[in-house]
Amino acid sequence: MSGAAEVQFDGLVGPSHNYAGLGPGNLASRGNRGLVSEPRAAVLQGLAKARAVAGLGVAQAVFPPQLRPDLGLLRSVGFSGDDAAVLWKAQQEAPGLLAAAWSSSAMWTANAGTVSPSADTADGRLHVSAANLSSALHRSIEAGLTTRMLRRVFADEALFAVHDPLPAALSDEGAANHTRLAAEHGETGIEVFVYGAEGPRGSVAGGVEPRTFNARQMRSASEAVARRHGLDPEGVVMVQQSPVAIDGGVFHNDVIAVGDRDLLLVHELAYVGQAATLDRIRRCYEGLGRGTLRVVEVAAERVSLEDAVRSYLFNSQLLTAGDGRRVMVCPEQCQRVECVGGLLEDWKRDGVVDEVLFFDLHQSMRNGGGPACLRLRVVMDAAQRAAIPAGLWLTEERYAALCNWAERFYPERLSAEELADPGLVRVCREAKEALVGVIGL
Ligand code: SUG
Repeated sequence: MSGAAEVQFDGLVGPSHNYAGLGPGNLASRGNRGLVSEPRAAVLQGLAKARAVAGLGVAQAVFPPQLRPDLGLLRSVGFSGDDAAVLWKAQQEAPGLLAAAWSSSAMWTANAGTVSPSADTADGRLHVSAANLSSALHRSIEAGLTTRMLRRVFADEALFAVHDPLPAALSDEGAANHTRLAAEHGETGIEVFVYGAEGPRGSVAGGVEPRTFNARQMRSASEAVARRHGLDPEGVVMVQQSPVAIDGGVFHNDVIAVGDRDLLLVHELAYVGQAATLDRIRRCYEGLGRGTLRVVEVAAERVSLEDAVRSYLFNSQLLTAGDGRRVMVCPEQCQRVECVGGLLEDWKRDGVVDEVLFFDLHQSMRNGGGPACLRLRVVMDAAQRAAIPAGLWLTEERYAALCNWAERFYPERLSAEELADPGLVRVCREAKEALVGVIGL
């Protein structure tokens, strides 16, 4: 791939960002349910992080938020009348459905879809499969719009193939359960797919299943994605997530492992049959004939599963900066959990990473969304980068325009009671219309 670069597509937090406790198996989302949110601070925190990443010389773009509320959802479940009546009745009778209709969850673009770059696919096009997110209602309503948006962004069919979401029974949560490893971004790589359950019946190989929470990613879905993308089976590894980890709050693989190029950082309790699993990944990588994979396994004695989830260490972005340095973009919670702060110091000293940066993302973090959740990684060559809508690139000017836009439209605070306010519907529509002027989509 000539001039390949990994582009970060960050999701803009929507103006109705709120804390409804809707994320299954997501301890932060559950624990912060009912808190008053700060949508304006939320979008600005995400933008500040994305701007800093762009400042490292990394290609950085944004995806627009989805328009909420999804009044179609509320009407489909029997609420009728004008918009105000629909909202009011939903609040009285089904506040959970109302919250789902307002969710800003499309901001976590690591769940928008799974991406295989041209270097890995049989037809040489970049393939994207939109995720169905069928394990939770508020997330499942993203899939239709996300697919349309992906088709707008990756429109040139000579360069890109965008696949529909899989049937809902094959639960698929996208790139959060997928890691690509390659000597250089533009070279052929291996793709590691991590699942928690075999398929729709919930049977898990080896008879191990999470007890407290449902697994969100199915092996049958991951296999379908690999097949559709035309991946070489020799370069695909299917890995089962540890049920203990899922029950401990690891609802996506990106809460317990992160990789970039020839480096994989992973917690000791991430996978079923961990030693053999890591061996399979190593061997598969070696099959590329481009050297060995560096696997850094974090012992539970050093960082407990609980501290890994609390700090969101593995939800950091592992990036290759414009000058080739390896940078880790962490949530500031990593500094506050002592064992994690110490580990990051060691990693810097030992050359695992060259730089560690910390960001205040507490608005998104309270919903279980760290730096890595907020972005979709897409390795693109120069022609592909030139083919996407230019308004999506986060330049300094566009960053400033987006901050102005947020200051103008986003509520400072939002509580559950306000979700029945027709005024908020208007604000969201106005914000969406004004955004077209900033990003052109
Ligand atoms: O699906 N939280 C999201 C967080 C997604 C994080 N993404 C990755 N790990 N890649 C989820 O659980 C909470 C919404 C609420 O509670 O209002 C939520 O959906």
